[in-house]
Amino acid sequence: MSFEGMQDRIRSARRIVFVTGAGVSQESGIPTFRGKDGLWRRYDVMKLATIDAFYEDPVLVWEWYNERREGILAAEPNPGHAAIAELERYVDVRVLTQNIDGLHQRAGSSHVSELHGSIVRVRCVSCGKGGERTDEFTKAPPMCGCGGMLRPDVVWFGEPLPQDVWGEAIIQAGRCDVMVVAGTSLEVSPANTLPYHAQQGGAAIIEVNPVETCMSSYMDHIARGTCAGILPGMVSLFR
Ligand code: BJW
Ligand code: ZN
Repeated sequence: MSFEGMQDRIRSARRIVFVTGAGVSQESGIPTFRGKDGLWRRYDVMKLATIDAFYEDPVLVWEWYNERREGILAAEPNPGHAAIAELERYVDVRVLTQNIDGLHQRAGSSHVSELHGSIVRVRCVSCGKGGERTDEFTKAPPMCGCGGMLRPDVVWFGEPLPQDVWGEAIIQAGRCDVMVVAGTSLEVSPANTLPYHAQQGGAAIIEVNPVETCMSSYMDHIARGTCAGILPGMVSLFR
């Protein structure tokens, strides 16, 4: 699809869905997972982002999340997050994010589905009870009233996504006019199936990423650049 064709599709859209990943927060100073500066270059994913890793060494995993949470709470939304939030003035916007950092909400987006959970919440490994906990910087995981350990309320490898959130994400993907896939490598399932749901519903799919991804050839249009560089231009199409 040409640049002009893509602009027309955006201007005439009634519903836009953003599928976002770590790249949208990269310009807020939060590291991505893959790529040359990614977290998985420095850390072993199987020792940090699985339930087996947590049972094996709860303190190590808890401390890793404490460290990341500190960075995330000190970070600010960037112009990419702000543009997505501002688009709500003109069109129905839904954000399906793989990020656990809460920056879309802090930028003002009102419909954010957190596919992989949130770093400010915890939940009990035994009874499942949980809630928000931003003040918790203890060295070891705190205990729940039931005696179980509290874990970060995020989705680790091998775990299912929260079923209500995932169900809603599929519905939103299937009914949008435009899907913008921004700042994600699309390496991780099932989030990387959302563009298929959008395509089946007849949506145009646009990728915003400085580099090629495994699904670039599938896109209707590609904007090669960063989220903070590209997304504000999308808002100006409505002004
Ligand atoms: C910019 C930019 C800028 C940079 N602007 N762009 C084999 C064995 C075991 C499992 C599997 C297997 N094969 C497949 C699986 C399934 C697995 C999976 O997909 N694995 C693949 C890696 C192979 N998936 C799962 O396990 C999922 N669950 C599941 O499938 O359940 C099934 C089930 C059903 C029923 C019962 C039981 C199970 C769960 C996946 C959970 C992922 N969790 C993590 C950690 C979350 C918590 C935390 O943050 O610590 O989620 S992993 C990590 O990857 C994180 C991210 O959300 C996710 C996606 O990464 P993302 O966001 O795309 O980041 P990057 O770094 O990959 O890409 C960044 C992009 O931005 C790059 O393209 C850059 O170019 C770009 N960029 N700067 C714009 N400024
Ligand atoms: Zn409990």
